[in-house]
Amino acid sequence: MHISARTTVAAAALALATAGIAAAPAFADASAAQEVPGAVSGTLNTDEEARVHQEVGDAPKVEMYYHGEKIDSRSDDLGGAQVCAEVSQDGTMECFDDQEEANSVLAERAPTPESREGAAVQAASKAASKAAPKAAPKAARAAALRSSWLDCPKSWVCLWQDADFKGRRLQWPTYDTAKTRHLDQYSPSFRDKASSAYVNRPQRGVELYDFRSGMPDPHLFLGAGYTRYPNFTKISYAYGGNWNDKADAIKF
Ligand SMILES: [Ca+2]
Repeated sequence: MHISARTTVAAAALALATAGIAAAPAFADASAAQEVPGAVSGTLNTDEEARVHQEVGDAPKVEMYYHGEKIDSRSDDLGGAQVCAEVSQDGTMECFDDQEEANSVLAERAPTPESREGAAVQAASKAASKAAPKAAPKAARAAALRSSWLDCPKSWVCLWQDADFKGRRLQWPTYDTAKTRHLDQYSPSFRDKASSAYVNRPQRGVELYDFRSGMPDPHLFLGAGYTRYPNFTKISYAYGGNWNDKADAIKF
């Protein structure tokens, strides 16, 4: 693991990650999730930048399937799908109409046992609420009101197109080691679209990158520990402004 001694951002990120781990025991459930209005934002040093560029530089386009067919790369709405999830270590994504469809498929086909379990738990809780007709009206109201960050299953990392965990989203499972994907690998691209995020796991934070030419690349560290980031417009960006619709790559 490479840790730069030179940047205070790396040190701060590490501190945040450690705090996240300490604050969230391994068995914490979604109710323990904490909202983090800001996050650790800074720029990469030369070494870090070279490493990230190498990781995503030659990466091939990622296939995205929706109901068995590849999504048209020109689509600006994921072909109508609401959720796309990585189902293979090669980056392949499958896309779904809604939460229910996503969880029922991912419970079987997600690429790690933890990510299958996360989807299965959500699918089961949905089925349980359906099977309790007495509670149904109340449950339906609660479902309509509840924050959609709860849609991101445990052991997954989710990025939404809109603030407050709304709109179409991409989600990634947790592997043994971190992986980096260029958001432009997706077809249609998810570059410059992310507006909110949820890191639904106890350990290992997530890093977003914005690739700039002629200046150090800004990066944004999202700590682990079931943390959620509802609005990237509230997170300041290295060269002024904010992180909304800026992310070009994700390390998860
Ligand atoms: Ca960008």
